[in-house]
Amino acid sequence: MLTQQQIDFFNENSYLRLEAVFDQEEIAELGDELDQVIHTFVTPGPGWPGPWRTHYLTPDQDTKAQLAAIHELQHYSAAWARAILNRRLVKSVADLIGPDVELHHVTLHAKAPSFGTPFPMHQDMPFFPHENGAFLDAIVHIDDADEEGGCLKFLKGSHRLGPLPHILEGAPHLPVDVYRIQDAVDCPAKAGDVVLFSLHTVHGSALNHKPRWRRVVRFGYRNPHNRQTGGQAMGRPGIMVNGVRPQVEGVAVDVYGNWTPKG
Ligand SMILES: O=C(O)CCC(=O)C(=O)O
Repeated sequence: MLTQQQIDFFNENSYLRLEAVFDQEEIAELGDELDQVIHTFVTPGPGWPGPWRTHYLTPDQDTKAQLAAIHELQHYSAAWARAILNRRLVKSVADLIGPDVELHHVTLHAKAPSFGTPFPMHQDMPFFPHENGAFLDAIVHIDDADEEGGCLKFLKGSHRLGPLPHILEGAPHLPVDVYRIQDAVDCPAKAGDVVLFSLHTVHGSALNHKPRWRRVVRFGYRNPHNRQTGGQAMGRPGIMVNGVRPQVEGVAVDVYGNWTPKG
């Protein structure tokens, strides 16, 4: 699915943008169902806490900054359940970390208009650490995002650094003076694009200044051989999106939950 040029770009830059993975009709449906879910289930909040905020936000912005977040959209919307299995997307992920690919999680990050909360530079590793780098985040863009609109930013080559120690006060993030957001490259994207990066890629994003929401949804995909060592959704099996689950030593496939008969 990916060209050698795309694979080389990912290996060099630690991220890769796939253009128009979802067409306009699909994005309209995904956006519409997403808005219904947000309206019914989500109350926007200030976003990630922590000392990083004073470096990224003025006091006024800090008071006003808002983010809407929710996990596992496939439990709320059929369009999103279908999106997880998008063939071009999962084949592209398989080209980088496969052949077999398992879904680990789904997370919405919707930055509010004008004061959409930024994200400090970090790796996703501390949230769901795994034994190795065979884990990709796929950021599905429902809205166009450029620098003014709070697009993703990446530190080139950073996935080769492996797991880095994070500041754990508030939400995990990297020291702001060492991993500076101004050293990261912007990754502007259009609605329908998907941006892939490794759980070791150092990334962040700035405030959304635009007078409209910036909605993106993260699909976390892993090679099922890559064992999780802690954090979010530890021990929870995900659906297979490419190939067949292998038997992995030390990994229980407890898809039925922990039900035991009474009495
Ligand atoms: O939504 C963003 O701008 C950043 C998201 C992010 O940092 C992440 O998904 O780990």
